[in-house]
Amino acid sequence: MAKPRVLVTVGPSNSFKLEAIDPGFEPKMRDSVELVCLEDAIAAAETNPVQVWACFAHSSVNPDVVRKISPRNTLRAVVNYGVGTDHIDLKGLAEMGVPVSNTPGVLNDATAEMGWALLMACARRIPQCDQFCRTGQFSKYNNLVYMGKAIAETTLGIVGLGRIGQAVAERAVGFRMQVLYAGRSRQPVEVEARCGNAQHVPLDDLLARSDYVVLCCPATAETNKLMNKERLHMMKSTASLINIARGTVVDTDALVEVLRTKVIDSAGLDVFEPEPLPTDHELYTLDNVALAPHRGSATFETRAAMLKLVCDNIFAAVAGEELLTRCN
Ligand code: 8YV
Repeated sequence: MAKPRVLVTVGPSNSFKLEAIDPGFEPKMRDSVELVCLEDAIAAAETNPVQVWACFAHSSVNPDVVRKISPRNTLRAVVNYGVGTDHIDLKGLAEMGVPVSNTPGVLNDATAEMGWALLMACARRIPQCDQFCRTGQFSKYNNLVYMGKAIAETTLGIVGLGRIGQAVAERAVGFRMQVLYAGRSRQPVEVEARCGNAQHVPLDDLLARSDYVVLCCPATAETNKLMNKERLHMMKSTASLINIARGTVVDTDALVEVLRTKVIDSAGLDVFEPEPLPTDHELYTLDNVALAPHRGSATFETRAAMLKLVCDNIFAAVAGEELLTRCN
């Protein structure tokens, strides 16, 4: 009997590069399903349609492409490797009767830890110190070089106290920070207590009072360019902006400008708009940024947990069962 077909796409172009995927994926799938690329899925759409679409990274998933791979509306599910679904038209797919799953929960710690790594890198100017040592300047020791700023006893502002935001906040307790958060709704008191007695405040208030602003909100129409020029100017001149959400939450041009003119102290960025960031981007020329190439969930442990969830969702869909982590 023919194996069920699973379409796999990686990246915005929906191209198929199995080597760019988690190395554990293909071996886990090999015996039970057939993996195909988008071109093959479209070519065989009438005769041998795919049953599941597994999308990695930022593949663009929308009803137009679904109609191309599943003209008779036989697609059972879209399974996303990641928690963020801004590249998927969740509503459009729900209207077509196509369930979508993502990987919530398992990546909270890793992503929060990346937020903290970038926060600390900004506070203690780790990329600049590293560069200083590597370029032979350590030997010309200067006691005042790359002075940092405190983390303990300062104010942390979290934009979006969801699962990842909460994991960021919990870690602030050891630094005896005051925790503020902004978001559509107030969290239950027990969540606030666990998050260092976090206080729900209006965003403008949070920006004016925080020493470190960490963006943890989902990318939606509402959060698109939330950190625009006006809001960036509300931040303290000594503050750092950390983005572990999505690049679209920040107006990149405005951010470059406030960093260049030192309207804010620094930025720690794991996500960008555009992404990947072009090699000649002005952000690379600034001496007050710490950059990571979208590595929030990239620990061996977390990626293994994400992969398991992806595979379990694919197997559930193929077996005609409910998805484990449906999100539309
Ligand atoms: C990526 C992420 O999906 O979960 C998310 O939303 O942004 C990441 O975990 C992951 O890097 C896979 O490309």
